[in-house]
Amino acid sequence: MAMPRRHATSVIAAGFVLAAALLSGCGSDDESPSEPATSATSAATSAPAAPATDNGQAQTFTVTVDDMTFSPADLTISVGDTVTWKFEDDVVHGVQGIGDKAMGINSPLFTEGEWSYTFTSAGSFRYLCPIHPEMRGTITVE
Ligand SMILES: [Cu+2]
Repeated sequence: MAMPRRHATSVIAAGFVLAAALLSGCGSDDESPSEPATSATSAATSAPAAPATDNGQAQTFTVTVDDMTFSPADLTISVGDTVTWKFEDDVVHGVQGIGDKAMGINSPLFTEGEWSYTFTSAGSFRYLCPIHPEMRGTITVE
């Protein structure tokens, strides 16, 4: 029934905010905050974020075509990146874009080999295997 008290940091943060308010608010002593500011708990959220991926550097991603499956079926890339489909199945496959926007995705048929396509505009590009329309994948370009 005893609940652990985890309020230490928020109390400190509230005190810090209060001190800062007192320091900066010279001349306004009339308003004495009677309640601790509960909305100031997120004062210390400026932790350093992970380094951003370097923009402008084109990358190549691989989609493996094997076992009647595109893997990964859903892939998110950046504008300018290239996707290489690696055909490794015993059965003939290809990649064919669905819809006008994905018209450029149109590979020959392979049992073995690679085919690459560079995405130069953002959007969601769906494709399938023309031989096995149930084989589908999506490239999301951001
Ligand atoms: Cu296929």
